[in-house]
Amino acid sequence: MSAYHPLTNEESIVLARAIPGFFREGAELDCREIGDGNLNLVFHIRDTESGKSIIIKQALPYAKVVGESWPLSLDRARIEREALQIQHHLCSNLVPEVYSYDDEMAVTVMEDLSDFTIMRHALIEGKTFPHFADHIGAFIARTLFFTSDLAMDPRAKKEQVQRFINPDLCKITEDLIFDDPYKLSDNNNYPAVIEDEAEALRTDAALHLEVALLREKFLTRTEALLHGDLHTGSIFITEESTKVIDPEFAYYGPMGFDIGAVIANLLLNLAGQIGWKADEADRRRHQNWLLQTSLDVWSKFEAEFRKLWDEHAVDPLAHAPGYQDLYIQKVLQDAVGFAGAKMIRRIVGLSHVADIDTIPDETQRERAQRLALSVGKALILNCRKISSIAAIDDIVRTTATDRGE
Ligand code: SR1
Ligand code: MG
Repeated sequence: MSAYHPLTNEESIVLARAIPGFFREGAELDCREIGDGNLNLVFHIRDTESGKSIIIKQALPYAKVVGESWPLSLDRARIEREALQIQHHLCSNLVPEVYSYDDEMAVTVMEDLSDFTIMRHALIEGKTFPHFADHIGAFIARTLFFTSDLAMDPRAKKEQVQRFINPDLCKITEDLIFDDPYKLSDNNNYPAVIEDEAEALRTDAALHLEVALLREKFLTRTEALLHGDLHTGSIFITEESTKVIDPEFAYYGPMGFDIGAVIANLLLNLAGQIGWKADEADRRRHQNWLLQTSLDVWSKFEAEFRKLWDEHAVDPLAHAPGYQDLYIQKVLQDAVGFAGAKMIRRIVGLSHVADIDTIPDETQRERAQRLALSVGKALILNCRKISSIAAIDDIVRTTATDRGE
């Protein structure tokens, strides 16, 4: 019989004390459950005297956001922990360290990031981060390149693909991003005032074709080990430093999915600024930073990925003339399409973003929702024609201008 059960605060303290050499003998430990995400318990344990602390994350056997009617495999805790370990190995300054784990209890004990802020909250407050694009571009390039067939022996890569088969979490993405927004679904969640937009999503044949193509890529392409849920709530940040957390949606999929996630969440915040920045000049300045950062994320990713390819590719035909350019072009088009799909799901689907949902004024919130949907649709409808990242700048500006924003 499995020993699994949800941890209490007291049990978390016992677990924390068992980590060799971390807390002082006899230290007084304080424990709080701080999980505010959709799926897990998160315990923060702190030595009240020295302030030294750790995080214990435990998966629940169901989606916390919905309840026990939505069961989820506990194996996702192992998948998340192994992904964290691989990503930490590849980007030690950008990913928290795993101290210990217990797969039967679905528990991972890891570095605490209390000095950091969740990026989504900071962006809502209008903060900017000068090193973010460099950091996340490097994270994405290194984690995707080194887990792909470009850099791995094909047999070792296939064994790794097997370890990251993640059907429950992939199903969440398949349903919530690539299905529900385009049909009537009990999972969907949006205010009546944008019913016209939701109806348009359900009846737009050209959009359905593009989403079907994106969905097919998500279902079938085992290009690299993705983070799988790289939104700004999965990123901890300070002025100087960036840390990527929460890869429980990790699986082998299309590279553009992770890049698209970052861009989508920057652009959702950009749309949300309608409701956050009262002063127009100030708002435009911040929106320009968000848009430029979206482009920079791609540019940093591309530069680093090309460098890694030139220096480390083991694929026998990696240096065939033109291959690298075509590969990058495919990833760019995928990233733009996935960004659009991720924007749309956060407006009409089950799970939203605070950047838009917590806008206090209803009229401004509706404007932000409509802008996000229009940008999302334009990104999807144009993604297969795009040959340069500058196209995103053009799509966002044109869409906003057409909407009078
Ligand atoms: C039922 S889980 C809803 C969403 O939360 C996660 O962060 C993923 O984005 C997922 O789609
Ligand atoms: Mg998460």
